[in-house]
Amino acid sequence: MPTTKPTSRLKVYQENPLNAGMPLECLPEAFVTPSDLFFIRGHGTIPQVVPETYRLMVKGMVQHPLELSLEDLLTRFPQHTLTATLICAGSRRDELAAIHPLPGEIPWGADPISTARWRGVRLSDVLRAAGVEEEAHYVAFRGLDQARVAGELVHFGSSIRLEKALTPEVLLAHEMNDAPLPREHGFPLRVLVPGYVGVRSVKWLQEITLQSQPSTNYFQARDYKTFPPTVTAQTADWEQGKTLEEIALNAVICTPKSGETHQAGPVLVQGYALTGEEAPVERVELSTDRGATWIPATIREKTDRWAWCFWEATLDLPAGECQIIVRAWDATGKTQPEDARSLWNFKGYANNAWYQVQLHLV
Ligand SMILES: Nc1nc2c(c(=O)[nH]1)N[C@H]1C(S)=C(S)[C@@H](COP(=O)(O)O)O[C@H]1N2
Ligand SMILES: [Mo]
Repeated sequence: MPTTKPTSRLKVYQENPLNAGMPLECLPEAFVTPSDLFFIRGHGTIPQVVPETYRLMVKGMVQHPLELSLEDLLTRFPQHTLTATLICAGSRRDELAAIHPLPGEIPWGADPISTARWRGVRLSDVLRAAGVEEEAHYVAFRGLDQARVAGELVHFGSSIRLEKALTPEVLLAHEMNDAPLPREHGFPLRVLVPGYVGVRSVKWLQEITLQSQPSTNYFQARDYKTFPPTVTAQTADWEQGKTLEEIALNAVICTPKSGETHQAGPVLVQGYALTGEEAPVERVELSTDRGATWIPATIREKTDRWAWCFWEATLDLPAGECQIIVRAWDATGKTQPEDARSLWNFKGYANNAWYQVQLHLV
């Protein structure tokens, strides 16, 4: 088994590397996801790290390269806690794959998403200790894990712009939900980049490199970019792809599940909405007439800048077939695209079109 973690409650998409989603129907029960329900997204091995000998290297365009033990991170820097949601860029890929096949990609539903309380040190504090040189514009991260890419083993890696790296929300996290990071989630240390798609939150962090250009690691340069619908794997020029950063405004219905049969009359509809962009989610609304009219949902829990919000509405549904659509608006008046066809891309990323479920009412 690739993991020691009981994954019985997760939906396992792949055993090796381990990829599993959180059960959507459990979601409205807990704003902060219990660690054993937190989705798992891995590209390679799950490293086993001995905490006593673990060292984090900080190098590249810095005045003082650092080699930090866990003890150093715990004692030399202030500790911070924040609640943040992680979402994989491949979330809702199944809907894109239904439009046009996405061979070789994990067909995630809306389930590679979870929220935790993270504790760690600010990346900006560590970078300040290292003394960032003026030519540095990107912060590259390297994980201890190795993934097989075109027959070769490569370390997982990624990078973010220095500007984001210096914001107070970006942490080097050693705790998740008041306990050391579980092995699957990056023990003993991971990057946490709130507001960005999950891929930038590098687990099993081994090395931080300050550099003038984005990381050339496969997972930064040849993956996790979006292209227009006309581009294919064969025609893609990866230099032209759009690097995924902020999480796009999105809303999903978690209960009831699509395909279920319910009694006609009042039906409680619950779900999540989130955005990693500048302005927070302001409004969530539902439609049962294909978008002609909209009913406002109540935003139930919206406590943290970097976490999802929970919403709910009770709809009075007549007997027969019913389609319920959800969409969110942010505080700048921006909303989600209607049709996933306009978003289709050959890697199947960043689907934030209107989400819908079909119910049968008797
Ligand atoms: N080292 C390493 N970090 C990684 C990954 C990985 O495969 N290796 N996967 C990334 C992706 S694509 C996502 S969505 C998140 C998932 O984090 P989780 O497994 O803790 O939910 O971790 C990111 N960090
Ligand atoms: Mo991801």
